Amino acid sequence: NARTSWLEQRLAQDAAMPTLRDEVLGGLRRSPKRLSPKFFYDARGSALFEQICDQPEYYLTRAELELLDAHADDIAAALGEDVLLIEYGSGSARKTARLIEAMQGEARYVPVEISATALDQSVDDLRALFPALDVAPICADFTSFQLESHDLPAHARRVVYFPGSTLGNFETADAVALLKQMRRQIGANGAALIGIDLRKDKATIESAYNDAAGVTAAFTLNMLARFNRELQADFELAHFAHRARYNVALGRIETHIVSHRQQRIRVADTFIHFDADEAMLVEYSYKYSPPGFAHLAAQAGLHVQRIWTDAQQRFSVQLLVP
Ligand code: AVJ
Repeated sequence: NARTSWLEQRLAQDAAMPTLRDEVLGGLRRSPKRLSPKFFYDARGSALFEQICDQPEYYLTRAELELLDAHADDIAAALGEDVLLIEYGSGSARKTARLIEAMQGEARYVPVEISATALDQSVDDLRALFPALDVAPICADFTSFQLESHDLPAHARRVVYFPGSTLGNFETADAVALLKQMRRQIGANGAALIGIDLRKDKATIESAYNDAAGVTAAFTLNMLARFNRELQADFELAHFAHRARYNVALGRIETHIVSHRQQRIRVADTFIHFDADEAMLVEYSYKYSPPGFAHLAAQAGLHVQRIWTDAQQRFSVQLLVP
């Protein structure tokens, strides 16, 4: 049955995946150093991200939930009937619950999530909320998982759901590649429903990534704690700092981990040198204007059919079709 083939595929893929060690050392050996934001999301990182969403400065999640409260019925109607909902980076799937509720719990749901803990928890939560929901979880990196057509019900309309402005974590070329992957997965009758943070004043955006309680800083530096645990590294978190600045010209938050001093860090079986004030890039969070996002989607052969926003027009959910 379909579930078995998904599971087999996931095991086969895990075997082919580069190890955490190889990927991290690859990034630490680049100049300037650079690591993927996907490394944030171990169990503690996923929990810290949930806490970020509750910070007063981090408007994104509240704006998106408010938008869903106001427009979920309209969005569900635009998706149509017999939907197979594939969610990229589903995390706690809090937004998905609202959407599935508006779909009367009728969808088939495929959450794709890199953190096994977050995935298991969200699947339990959704099954409790919607007993009739057909859930087929995939624990994988959504940038590299394969979705084989023969695994899927043939008649359902495939919709990739990608909320939270996570697409904003990708640079233009990578964002276009990911949108093209979605386009392949959804086929000619499918759609993509994408949450995108909108451009706005610098102060509002910058404070969202520099909350007063320091949760975002803890989230950023948790990446180093994770490497200490999983790669036998010896990062001392007190000797590094979180830095998030908004680049107005490029419309993106640039998050770095900055080394306070010159230091030599053990990572797995090697040593990595940091200069004083050296900054390692760990995340971009792009913000788009509606025309800017339409232009990006067009490069992947996708067309913006509908845009929903919250009342203050801070955040958008956009429906893309081939
Ligand atoms: C929801 C993953 C897109 O970039 O806003 C939050 C991650 N990083 N605070 C974002 C994040 C720092 C978040 N994403």
